[in-house]
Parts: sequence; structure tokens; C-alpha cells
Amino acid sequence: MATTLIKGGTVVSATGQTSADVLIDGEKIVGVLAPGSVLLGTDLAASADTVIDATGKYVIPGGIDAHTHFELPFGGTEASDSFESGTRAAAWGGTTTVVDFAVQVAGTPVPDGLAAWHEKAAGNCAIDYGFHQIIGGVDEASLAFMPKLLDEGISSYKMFMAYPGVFYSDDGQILRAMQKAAELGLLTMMHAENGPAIDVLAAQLAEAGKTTPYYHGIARAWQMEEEATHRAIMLSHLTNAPLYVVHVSAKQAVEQLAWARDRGQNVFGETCPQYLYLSLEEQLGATSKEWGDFEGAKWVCSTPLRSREEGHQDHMWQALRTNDLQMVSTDHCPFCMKGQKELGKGDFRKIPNGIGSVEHRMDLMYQGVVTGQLTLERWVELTSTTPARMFGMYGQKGVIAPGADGDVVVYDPQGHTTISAETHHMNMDHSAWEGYEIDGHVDTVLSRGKVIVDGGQYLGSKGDGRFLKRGLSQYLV
Ligand code: DUC
Ligand code: ZN
Ligand code: ZN
Ligand code: ZN
Repeated sequence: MATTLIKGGTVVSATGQTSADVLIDGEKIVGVLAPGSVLLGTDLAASADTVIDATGKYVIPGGIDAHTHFELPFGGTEASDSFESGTRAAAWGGTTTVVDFAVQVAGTPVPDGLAAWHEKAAGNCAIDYGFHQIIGGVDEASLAFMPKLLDEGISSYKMFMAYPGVFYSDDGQILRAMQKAAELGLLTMMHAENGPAIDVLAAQLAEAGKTTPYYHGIARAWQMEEEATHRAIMLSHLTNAPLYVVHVSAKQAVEQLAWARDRGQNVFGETCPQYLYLSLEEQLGATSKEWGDFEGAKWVCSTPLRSREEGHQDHMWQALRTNDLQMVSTDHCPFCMKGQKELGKGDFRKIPNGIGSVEHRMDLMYQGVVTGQLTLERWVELTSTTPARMFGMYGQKGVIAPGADGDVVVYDPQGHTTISAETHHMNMDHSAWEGYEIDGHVDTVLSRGKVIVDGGQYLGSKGDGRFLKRGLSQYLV
């Protein structure tokens, strides 16, 4: 089998950094060695099939984005990245594993939804992928299928307290699913927003003629996120089901999570780059020549961008430092302005919700290191190691150690990128971060030992990525 030596770099893990060479044999890492090691009389640099010079660069475990929506049907259209384009864009950005959401909607069998997702993904992915299961209809049949999820390699499922009539579960349904999850060891993921109240607020705004994208963020008030987060926490407490709250954007929701964790509950939270960088005022309120006051549609997502004046963004960064939040995923759910977002011209309720950033998560979070808000180790922990542990992949993924998959990124701290829709690889006609200057650059990406991105070239192919069967969360005591 072909061997690769990544030499001269600084290997960064969640717990430290060290100068070391990384040896990969076939698909697996077989050694993390003192620089320039001669092993059993063999000069590794001379004998490896491929040598990658990482001098002056960081060598990190490939990123794991545990929240993507490729090809998701939503709001009368479908997320614009396919598994093929989305996973390839992820690879460009140093992400070597994604966990997407298979969708079951009320009244349909869960296994059908899961099978449909396998069909979309199989043979199309650039990198390894797993699934969470969305349960959009909690009933006897879906509850009966929950024990089978583990056999399918799916150890986490998601419910929605938002989107009545689409994915929504009421409290009784959530309680029943959580009781089952507690019994099985499944991790419950929650979209925590009070959907019924938000829909009333949104209708009132629309009736009052307040129809621009900005009002999406007003309707989805932080009180509705705090309240739902609290409710999910109490249902989790009652049922003893571990809880993972997705896309946290309100500082008050973080406070709820911190409160629950301080009480000893197994409650976790994820935020996304958009909630760290972007705001209600600057983005949802934006206007342009081309789109006028509809420009803000580019940034319509749920949970929504929050007010910078109210300090949500700073609080998210702080929560990442203090471990009140444990992970950063993207909630990558791209829609083009043309033909998709513009479905909501004249009524913000019809704008498909979502932002695409699967390609830029590693870069955007590295800026936290550049600005002194995160350590290098915390960067790796938030973007790779914790996702692996949280979702039952650690050992194989999320770490550079013998026995792990050869999913490795060589990251150049001297590099530079300007984010733009002109150059990104996602299937989107705009970027939520257009013009952002990024310090640092993904140079080389290996997926199970194969170099798939190198020096500005894509060397992988469709179908390189395999379905990843995950085990139980390794983050729980
Ligand atoms: N939020 C989004 O922004 N898009 C898809 C679903 C969701 O909850
Ligand atoms: Zn959601
Ligand atoms: Zn999502
Ligand atoms: Zn570079």
C-alpha cells in the first residue's frame, strides 16, 4: 500500500501541539514520529511514496462538519448543493467528514426517508459522510424504528420545535421520543425555537406590511429561542435523555445551556460561523443596487442572525472559550438568490431559510486564533475532535494518532484567502462572507490517505467518500 509522510509540520491536537512527522500507510495513520525519524533502519523521508513538506505549517485532523443539509427540500425548492458539489466544497475547505440529516416527514416511514438519503449520497461524495435522522413525525411507527437507527450506524436524531406543519413536534411527541432515546442511548438533537409563536409574530408583521428579510429576524425573537431551549432542557431532565441543541444564536439560550450544565445535565450546544460573525442590523438590514432591501435574503436562516447591539456575537465567542458551547458546525443549507431566495420577495416568510458555509468553516474559525479568541488547540477541538466524540466517530476520525483514518489537513498560517462567490466551490450565486479577508489557508487535504486537495488543485473524485457508521456518543459519562 502507498505510504505518505507529512514532514516538518506542527501537529496540533485538542490537547497540545508538537513538531512531528505523520506517517500514513494506505488509508490509516500508522505513526506520529519525532521529526526526521529513522524507523527500524529505514529513512522514512527517502522511502515514503509521497512526501508532503509541512514546514512552517499546522498539521491537523480533518474538519468534521456535523450539520449539513445537501439537497434538502425546503420552502418549495431544494438546497442548491448536491452531495457531490457540497462534499467537494467541504474538502476544499479542509473538512473531511460531514454528517448530513436524513429527513422523515410526518405520515411517512422513517426507513423510506433514510433510504432516500442513502440514494442521494451513495457514490457521489468526495469525503466520508454520516447521517443524523430527522424525525418529523413522532408516532408509533417512528418510535418503533428508533432502536433500528443504531444498526444503521445512526446514533443521533433531530426534532424541531419550530416549523409547524413541516417538521414540527409538540411537547408530548418530544417527550415520547426522548424517553425512547434515553433507553437506547441515542443523542437527541433539537432545533429549539418556539415555532407556533414565531409563526403568529411573522403573520402579524407581514399583515402590517413589514415584509423585507429584516423582519425574519424580528419575528424569530431571541425570547422564542431562550424559551424553547429551556423547554427542551426540562424535557431532557425529566426523561434523562442527553440533549444537543443545534445552531444556538441567542446569548440567552447559551445561558440556559450553561445553567443546565452547571446542574450536571448532559446538555450540549453548537453554534455556527454566521452567529459569530454576522448580525441582524448589518446583514438582514442590508440593501444593494441589485437586490434593494431584499439583499438581506442572503442571510435569512433559522435560528436568525441576532442583533450586534445586544451582544450575541461576543457572547458566542466567549461561550466557545468557556465550553458553554462545545462545537461549531455550519448548518450548511445553501440557496441561490436567483430562483430560490427570491421566492420570498414581498414576503420574508417565503424566503428559503439557510446559509452555505461548509467550505469556509475551518478558515472562519481559524480567525478566532488569529484574533486571540481561541487557542490553536481549541480550534481543532471545536471543529474536529469534539464533533468526532460527540457523534461516535472518535479514534477513526477527529485525531491524528496511529489507527485513525488518514484524514489530515496541512494548514498554512501564512496563507491568505478572500472569500468570494467568484472563487468558492459551493453551488451558490453569492457568499454570506463576500469579501472577507482570511488569514491562513488550507494547502493540502488528505482523505483516508489520498491527497484530494493540493496546491489549489482538486485531485479527488466523486465517490471517494464512504458512508460512515457511527457508534454511540463518546462525549457522555
Ligand atoms: N434552518 C435553516 O436555516 N435552514 C434549514 C433548516 C433550519 O432549521
Ligand atoms: Zn434547525
Ligand atoms: Zn439544520
Ligand atoms: Zn497556502
